[in-house]
Amino acid sequence: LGVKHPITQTIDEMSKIFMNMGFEIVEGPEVETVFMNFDALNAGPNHPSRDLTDTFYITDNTILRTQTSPVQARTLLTKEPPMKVISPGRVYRCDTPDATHSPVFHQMEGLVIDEDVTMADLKGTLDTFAKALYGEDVTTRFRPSFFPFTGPSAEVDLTCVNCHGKGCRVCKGTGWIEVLGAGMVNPKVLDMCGIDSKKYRGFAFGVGLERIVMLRYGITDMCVSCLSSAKTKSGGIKQ
Ligand code: 2U9
Repeated sequence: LGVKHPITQTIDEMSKIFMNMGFEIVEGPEVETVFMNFDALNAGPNHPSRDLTDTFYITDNTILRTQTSPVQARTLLTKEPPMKVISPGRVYRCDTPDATHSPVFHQMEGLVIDEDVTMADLKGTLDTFAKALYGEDVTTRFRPSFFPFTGPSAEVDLTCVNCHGKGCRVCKGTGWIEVLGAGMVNPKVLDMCGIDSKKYRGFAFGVGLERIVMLRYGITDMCVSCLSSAKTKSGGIKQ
């Protein structure tokens, strides 16, 4: 009998956690406009992520989405605040497949817009999420970072789920693993998406799902071509 793919199982479980915190799930197209994927998110005409070597272009104005942020940009353009949404889904970036990279991967992003949300709400939300997914002893650590769509921005680490912070091979002895990016939504993004940035503010976060899934299920290599050549070498079924 078949079972749900580990990515789908993880999306389901994470969605439940966020729905319990009052989030709604939003979805959108995987073939996106350059405007929704980059301009609306304050990634200007010279932003490196627009490069042909990083992004799959279909036409000059159409791409395969590189993140699920355009789903939230579309939500901002169509819904009135306040809002609390998450957008799980498939995203695409030009990348050579290896044990931990794939040109097709999955993300879940979150966006909260209201009149008085703060960085404290962001920290509380991600801490609650981490504890619900990995257990009460797991906590978050915020390090300053930069994204064009948020400011202040942070890279967010969780207590290593393998050694619970003691230091091991998975966390390279640090006791922490980097899994999320987050920040307060750049007012330029709100204005670009038709939200009054004088009245409203918001926080956003993004998490790469493959890393979470590999940690949850002890998967060390997700590269299908590596897997099939290993099988062939060991006399298994050639894919
Ligand atoms: C809107 C405004 C802001 C979404 C965000 C990140 C930080 C982030 C990475 C995590 C791992 C991508 O898969 S990854 O490489 N994401 O660091 N994403 S804030 O911010 C938004 C989204 C939509 C309208």
